[in-house]
Amino acid sequence: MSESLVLERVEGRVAILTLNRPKALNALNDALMDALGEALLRYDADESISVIVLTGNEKAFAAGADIAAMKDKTFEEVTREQFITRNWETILRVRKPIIAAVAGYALGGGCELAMMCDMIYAADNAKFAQPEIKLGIIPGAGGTQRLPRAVGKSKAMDLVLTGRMMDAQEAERAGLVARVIPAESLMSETMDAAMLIASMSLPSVIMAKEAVNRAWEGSLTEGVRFERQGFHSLFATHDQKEGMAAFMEKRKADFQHK
Ligand code: DAK
Repeated sequence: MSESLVLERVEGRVAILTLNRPKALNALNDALMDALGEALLRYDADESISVIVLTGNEKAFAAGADIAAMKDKTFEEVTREQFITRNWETILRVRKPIIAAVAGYALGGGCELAMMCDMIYAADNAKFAQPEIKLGIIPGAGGTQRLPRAVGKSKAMDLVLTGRMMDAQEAERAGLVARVIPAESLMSETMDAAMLIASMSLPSVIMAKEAVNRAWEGSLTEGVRFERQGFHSLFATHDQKEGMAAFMEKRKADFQHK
């Protein structure tokens, strides 16, 4: 039997998904994106899980969409089949936080997939690029839109038009990644952060993710209004009462995720 394209592991309330096409540097084909989407939605619905970590291997998070699978496609085919559009945005339906733990290459669709996660932790050997221009195409999974929001117009233009690689340090300075971590401790530090987030009340974690995404996607006025409604609604949860009581009683909160 062939090995799974996405490996799964659970630690406490954290699910770890590992892209697993190492011989092709985790090039993202339809079968892999289907498997990833299915796993993401399943863990999103699983009440025992709070956080998802998405990772690859030490050489590649993902070197992009599978060029072999798309090289002979015609315009007519890609539009009629909705080629690689049908399963690329499943990740955006996930309400729980997703941390991308990136080592090695995150190129093209690999960089775009990382940017669709909620934050990126980069190993010090990580390399990010949107090299599509070198193939005679442009980024097609949000790269021309999310990259400028993350790093600003000038650097995004530089990256998208030259196709050059950006190392982890530059990516951190530019604001694309949240942390740079020595490659050998990427997973342990990522898991520490994931476990910490998973120890918080899940309703407030989900609300916080949604509110930050409003800042990313919408206007300030709308975002602040959304945040206020979210803030008020959390006073309906058990965990708000518990969290504040625990503070007053100088003890650790025992969150029930409800
Ligand atoms: N696709 C297919 N195979 C790939 C691949 C890719 N993107 N990247 C690497 N591989 C394969 C290589 O062909 C090679 O296979 P074999 O020859 O061994 O069979 C194997 O992985 C190892 O690669 P290399 O021999 O090239 O390894 P090196 O260390 O020498 O070089 C490299 C590593 C990452 C610099 C190089 O492999 C490389 O430049 N790869 C291509 C990077 C690239 O151009 N990526 C962008 C692809 S376009 C959309 C969604 C997504 C997309 C678009 C639309 N919609 C939702 C609409 C995304 C598009 C893209 O990502």
